[in-house]
Amino acid sequence: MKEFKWPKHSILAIAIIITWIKTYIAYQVGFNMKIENMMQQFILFINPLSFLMLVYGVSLFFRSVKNRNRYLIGTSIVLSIILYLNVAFYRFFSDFITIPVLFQTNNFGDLGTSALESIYWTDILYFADVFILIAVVKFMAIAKESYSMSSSVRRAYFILSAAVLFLNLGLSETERPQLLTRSFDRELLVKNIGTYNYHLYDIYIQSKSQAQRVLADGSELVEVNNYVRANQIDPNPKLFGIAKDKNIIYISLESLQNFVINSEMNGQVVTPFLNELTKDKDTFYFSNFYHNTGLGKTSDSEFIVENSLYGIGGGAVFFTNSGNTFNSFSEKLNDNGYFTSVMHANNKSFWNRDVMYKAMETQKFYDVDSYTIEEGQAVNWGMKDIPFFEQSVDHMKEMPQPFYSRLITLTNHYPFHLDDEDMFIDEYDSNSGTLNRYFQTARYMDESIKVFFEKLKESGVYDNSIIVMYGDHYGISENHNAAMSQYLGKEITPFENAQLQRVPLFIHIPDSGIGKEMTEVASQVDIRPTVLHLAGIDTSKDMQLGADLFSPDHEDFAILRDGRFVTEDYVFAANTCYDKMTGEATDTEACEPYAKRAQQELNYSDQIIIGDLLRFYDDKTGKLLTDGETEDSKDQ
Ligand code: GP9
Ligand code: MN
Repeated sequence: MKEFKWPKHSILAIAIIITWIKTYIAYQVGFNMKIENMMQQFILFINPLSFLMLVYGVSLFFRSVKNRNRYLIGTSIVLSIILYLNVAFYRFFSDFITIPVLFQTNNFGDLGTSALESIYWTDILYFADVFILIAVVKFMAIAKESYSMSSSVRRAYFILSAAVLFLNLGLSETERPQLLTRSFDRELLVKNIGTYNYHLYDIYIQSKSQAQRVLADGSELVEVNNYVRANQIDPNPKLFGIAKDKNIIYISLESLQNFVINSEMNGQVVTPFLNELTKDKDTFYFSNFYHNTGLGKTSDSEFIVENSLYGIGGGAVFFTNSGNTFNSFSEKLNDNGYFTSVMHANNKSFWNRDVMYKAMETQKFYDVDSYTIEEGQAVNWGMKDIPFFEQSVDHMKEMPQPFYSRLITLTNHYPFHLDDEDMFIDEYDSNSGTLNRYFQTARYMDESIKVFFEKLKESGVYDNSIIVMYGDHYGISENHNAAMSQYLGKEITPFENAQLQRVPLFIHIPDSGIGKEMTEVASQVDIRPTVLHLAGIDTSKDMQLGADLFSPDHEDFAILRDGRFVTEDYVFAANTCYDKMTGEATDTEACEPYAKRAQQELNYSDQIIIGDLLRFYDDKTGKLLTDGETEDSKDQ
C-alpha cells in the first residue's frame, strides 16, 4: 500500500483552517452577537477567511523553512492575542476594542482587580490553534519541507483570497447597504467583515483622522473665530433664563418629517397629539425648521444639537472623531450643576455612542440594558416607544434635578413595521410599502408622546421641566418620490425635495402661556444656543454655528449638510436657485451671496472637527490657545 503523503502546502492550509474555525467558535462563545438569519450566519462564518489567507499567505514568500514556520506560529500567536483581548474587553464593556477607547484611560479606571477575576483558565482554549500549529510543525514531516511554488500559482492564491474578500463584502452590502461608509455599529462591522478586518478598518479610519489632526494647528481657528463672532447675535432678553434650573428633556423623533404634521392621510389624522401642540399656549412650534444631517443620520442629529456644528461630509462624525475635544451642550450643563444623560433602548455601541458620549461628557447613558423588554414590547429595530417612554419616566424620577436627558425614539424607523395592535390608522395606498407604513408608525409615535406627557405629569417631573422635541432626519428618501408625489398631489422637484427636509421642532414650556407657531427658517444647529439661553446660560464665548431662534436678530437661513440651503425667499437645490413662493427656478444671482456663506460655514465646521481645533480654544474665556498650549495640556 502506498504511504499517504500530505500535499506540500498542508501546513499553510492547516494554519488557516484551525485559526478560522477557532475564530468562528470564539464568535459564538466569546461574544453575544445577534444573528437573525442564515445569510448572516454564513457571512459570520466566512468573514475571517480572506484575512487569514492573506496574512498566513505571506509565508509563501519565505525561502527558509525554519523562518516560514516561525512566521506561521508567530502570526497565529499575534492573531490569538488580538482575538483574546477582544473577548476579555467584551466581558467588561460588551463591545469590541476601538483605538480611541485604548486612549481613554478612564475607561479602565474601574477595572481594578475584577479584571483578573474574569480571566478563566479555560481561556487558554482561545490559543488552541497556536498549540496545534506548534505540534504540527514539530511532528509532521511535511512541515520540514519547503513550499517551492511558481509565482503564477502564488498570484492565483492571492487572487483567490481577494475574491473571498469581495464575496464577503458583496454579501454584507446586500445585508447592510453602505456599511463601510457609515460604519453604523461595531457589532455589525465585526459580524460582517470579521474581527481582523474590522481592526484594519478601525486603524484606517482612526489614523486618517489622526493624521489630519496632527497637521492642524491653532492658527486655523482665527478665521473660524472671526466668522463665529461676526455672526453672533444677542439672546432675546424677554426669554433669557425663562427655564432657569428646570429639567431639560429632549426627544429625538425618529424619522419624523414635517409633512405629516397637521395633515391627514385618506381622511385619517396622522399626528393628533402633536397637532394639538402646534396650537398649544405653552408650545412654540417651528414649521420651517430643517435637519442638517448627513450620512450619520440620528448620530449626526445628536452631534448637531450637542455642539451646534454640522456633521462631517463623507461619514459619521460619531465614528471618525470621537477622540476630539468638544464643548458640548452636556458639558455646559454639567458645569451649571445639571445631571446629564441620554436614554435609548438600543445596543450602546450603535453609532459608537458609548465612546462619543464620553467625549461629549454626557454623564450617563441609559442603553438597552437599562430597560426591561417584556414579551410583545419589541418591534422593528427594538423596544417599542410606548414602553420605552414609560420606563424612561421611571428613570427620570430617580435622577438628581435639574437634569438634562435626551430620549431617542426608535419605532418610527425604516422599514416601519408595527404589530397589529399598535396600528391606530390604516396603511396608505401608494406603490411604496415604505411610505404606506410610515403613516402608521408616525401615528404610533404620536401616541407614544401623548403617553409620555401623561406619565411625566403623573410623576410630578413635568411641572419643573421643559420639553424640546425635534425630528432627527428624513424618513422617506427620494426612492419614494412617485409615492410622495401621489400623497402631496404634486411633482417632487428638487425644490420640493429640499422642502421635504423640514422636520418639526417643538419647545414646550409648561405654564408659560407664550407658545405660538414660529415660521422663521431655522435648523438643528440653532437648538443649542436657543435652549441654553432659555436656561439662562451665556453662550457668547462658545464656538457654535447656530443662533438663538428667539433672538429678534435671528436670520432666516438653513444650510443642509449637502450644500443645499433655504432662506426667507429662496431655496437652493440641484445647483438651481428657486423662488420660494412659486417653486420656480429663478436667477442664480439671487442665491449667490448665500451660496458662498453656506459653503464657508460648512467648511469651517469641517475644519473644526477634522483639525480637532477646539483643543486650541478656551471656552471659558474665549481665548485662542497657541504656543503649544492646548485644552488637553491645561487639563493635566
Ligand atoms: C439606532 C437609531 C437609528 O440606535 O438611533 O439610527 P438611524 O438609522 O436613524 O441613524
Ligand atoms: Mn434616526
